[in-house]
Amino acid sequence: MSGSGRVIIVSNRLPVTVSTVDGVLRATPSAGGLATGLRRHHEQSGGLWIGWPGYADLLGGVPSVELDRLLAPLGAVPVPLSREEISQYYEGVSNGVLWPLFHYLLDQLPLRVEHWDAYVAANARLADVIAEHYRPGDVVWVHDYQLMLVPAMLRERVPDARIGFFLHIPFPSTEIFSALPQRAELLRGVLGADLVGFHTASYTRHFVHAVERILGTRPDSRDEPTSIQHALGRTRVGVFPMGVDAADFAARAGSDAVEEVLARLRPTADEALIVGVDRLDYTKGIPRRLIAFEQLLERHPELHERVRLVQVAVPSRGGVRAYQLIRRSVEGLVGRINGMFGTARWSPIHYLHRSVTDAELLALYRAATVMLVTPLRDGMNLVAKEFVACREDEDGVLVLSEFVGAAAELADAVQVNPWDVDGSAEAYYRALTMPRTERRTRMRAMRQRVQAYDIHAWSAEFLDTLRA
Ligand code: ADQ
Repeated sequence: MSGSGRVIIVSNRLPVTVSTVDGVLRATPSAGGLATGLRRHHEQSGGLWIGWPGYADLLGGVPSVELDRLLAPLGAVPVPLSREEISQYYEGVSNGVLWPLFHYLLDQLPLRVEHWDAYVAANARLADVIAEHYRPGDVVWVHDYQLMLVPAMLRERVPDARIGFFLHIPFPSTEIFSALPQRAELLRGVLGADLVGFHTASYTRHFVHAVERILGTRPDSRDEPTSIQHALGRTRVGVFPMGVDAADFAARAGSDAVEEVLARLRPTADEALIVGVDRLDYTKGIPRRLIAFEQLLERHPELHERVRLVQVAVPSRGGVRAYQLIRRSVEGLVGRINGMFGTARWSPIHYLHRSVTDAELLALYRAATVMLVTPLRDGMNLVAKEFVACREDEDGVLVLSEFVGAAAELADAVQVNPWDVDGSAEAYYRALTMPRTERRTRMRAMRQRVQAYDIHAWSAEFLDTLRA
């Protein structure tokens, strides 16, 4: 990492989850794009990471000194939140309102935004803890939709702080964003930052437009990146597409443990393996993907007993009702399709509703004939990039939704409109039957991109711009 001073990373969750097992306090790595992406970087930078360590009542009344002692060597500062606070601020407002709205899924919105005060209070709590640990010269990098008020709150507490904010999910068009009653408050919160980053140019445009329309503040587009002058100062807004640790993925994908799993998974020469790996979330487009796969089987009987879809659906946000419904819908479809097409020795879909081990995940990436990444909307989607990073054999076809951030970078994927089930089924067929030379050309081009713009380039570029 370049420059002096520490980097203070702030996110809803710490990169570790703390729990007690048989009375012993333990910290285990958390799953998710952000934690996976920044953990290594944080370990090497010697900075601080501030966030929620997991449910307080699962910690069995552990005194905070003990928690601090466990986490201090990891550079992690815990901000404990009660189950009620998490249910209101995180599950209620962040995941119940902001998540569907920012992913254009207005039908998932509740009638009212309840517990907005809990969202404000949790953001204020985080801002207090950051202010407590802040030292002159530090830069503070706040992450994601759960903490959009933190930049302005921190600006009030530490006027000179250098503050960056990065949004990991899409920023929707103004027409959609304007549906939120608290739209102005949220924008003012983000504008407390010196630098605001998004994955793509279109999210950036949407944000700048929303500021103009809702707050009446005109951006100065002569600047590069675009800047906005407002009551709290000046905010620059830029595009920073997040990457993965491509070299590390490639190295780990070649380990003995992965080879061992791969030997069991790899399809034979006349078989094909289709793979999907997602958090079980309604934005990921799993039901439509399954229906398109069903359509593929209907149209191409020659594929029966020769193609298999392994769908990993990592359990997520099980406390939110919409997630219980999506689970039921996916399980219903898997049952229907397997029941309709399966034979005594073949099930077309292998559905895993659980987390898989690292070795299993990497072996699936390597074994896939076709990788399906077909969300209805997704900020970036790291799974697509991880798949590409693992394919040192320059084989495998990526089928990629047009509505994910990664589509702006991976033009050589087979791009699909996930809403179009017929078109998707055709695209799957094209991917399955693509000649080896074309597969290689496309994979090579995608690998160049994923290797050049990796996670290190992403964080270095954001932090250098923030410090400049
Ligand atoms: P997510 O919605 O979580 O991230 P994604 O970008 O696909 O989506 O990241 C998922 C991560 O989980 C990947 O790094 C993957 O390797 C990991 N993972 C998958 N299966 C796992 C398993 N069984 N165990 C452990 N880890 C597993 C949000 C946004 C995205 C954005 C990222 C980063 O919704 O759009 O790309 O943040 O900005």
